[in-house]
Amino acid sequence: MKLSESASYDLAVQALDSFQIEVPSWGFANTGTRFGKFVQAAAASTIEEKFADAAEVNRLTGVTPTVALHVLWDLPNGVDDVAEVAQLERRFGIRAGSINPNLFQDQEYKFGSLCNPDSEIRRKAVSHVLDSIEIGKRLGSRDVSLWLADGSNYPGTQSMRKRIGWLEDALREAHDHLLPDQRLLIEYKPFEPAFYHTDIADWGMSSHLARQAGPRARVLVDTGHHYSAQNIEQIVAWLLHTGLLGGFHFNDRRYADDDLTLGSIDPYQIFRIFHELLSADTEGPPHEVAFMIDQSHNLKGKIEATVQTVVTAQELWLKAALVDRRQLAVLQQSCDLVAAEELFRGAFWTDVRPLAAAWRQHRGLPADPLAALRDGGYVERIGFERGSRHSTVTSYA
Ligand code: RM4
Ligand code: MN
Ligand code: MN
Repeated sequence: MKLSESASYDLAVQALDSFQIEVPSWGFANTGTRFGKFVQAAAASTIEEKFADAAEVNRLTGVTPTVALHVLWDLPNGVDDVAEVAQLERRFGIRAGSINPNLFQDQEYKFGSLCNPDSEIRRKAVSHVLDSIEIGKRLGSRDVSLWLADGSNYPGTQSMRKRIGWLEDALREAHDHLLPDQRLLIEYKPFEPAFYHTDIADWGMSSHLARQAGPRARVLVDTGHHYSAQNIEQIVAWLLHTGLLGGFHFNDRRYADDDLTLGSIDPYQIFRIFHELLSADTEGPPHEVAFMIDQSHNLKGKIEATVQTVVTAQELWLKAALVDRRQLAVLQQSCDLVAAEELFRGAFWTDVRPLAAAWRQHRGLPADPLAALRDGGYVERIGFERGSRHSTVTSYA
């Protein structure tokens, strides 16, 4: 399809021009479940390899200029590793994206990090967050994304209320160290690894903590971190309304935090979330919402899964952009239920792949990034180069 032939041309160009998504460094590394890990020859085991893989995804899709970093896995020496990361940024044309403190792997964090009853352990955790903020400053990266594994496994074994207070203190202190253009994103998750209570279990708790921490703290929604049947787009609507939505970790789920590829189980859900975001943008000032992928590719090829995810996200974004929101508002106002629903679903059912392909070609990108990845031989080459080396396995999931 030629772009000019399409009535949706302007809309599609505008929508795809405005869409970018961050890839996670850990999506390129070997991960698995607690029952086993199946290593892949092409998996990245160094920060350099992660940047190289992120650059390949960006070369094919053109919309992933940043890579999220996990401090413990990617900058094990903290700020001392910043120079190497900055050099990799220049070499690969990929910027460091969100900085993720790791508060869940040290032995001391057995009973919590920022919420640990031991004040010395809390101090250690806070100082890791402050280091992460410093890393973000030096790399010029805007967001520090905080996820805690803190919680408890058995009723009565911890004071949930005391832990709220410790958390508020820690987040206020962290917020005090932010530069004016830095943000603190607070992620929530109802369970795992703690199975009785989690210290930041839902968006209400994250919202409260963000407000307490200060004006540059926001809520981070990970689509996999919700109970079954929870209406995530309604949460998004509330967070947009209250000005507290900071970003997303996109993935898909069937049962819990499965970290499956975006749209693989329920693409309609992502479409509904995108519709809320696009409605808010057309009704008011643009919201600074960071789109990030948070997935664990245990069985699929890592780069292939990442490219597939980015392409799927673009397609769902484009579908949501095609919703005629002015007409929808009229139908909502008159409570014309079936017409409203058909208009909404009609956009979802539209095959936008030709439009997306035309947009890519227009920008000198491969029309079909997945096919281009297969034809390009990158995965075979790195599999050959990296496969002979002992592969490390990232311990999460
Ligand atoms: C958690 C959470 C965090 C991610 C870790 C690896 O479940 O989603 O965002 O950094 O996994
Ligand atoms: Mn996440
Ligand atoms: Mn998760």
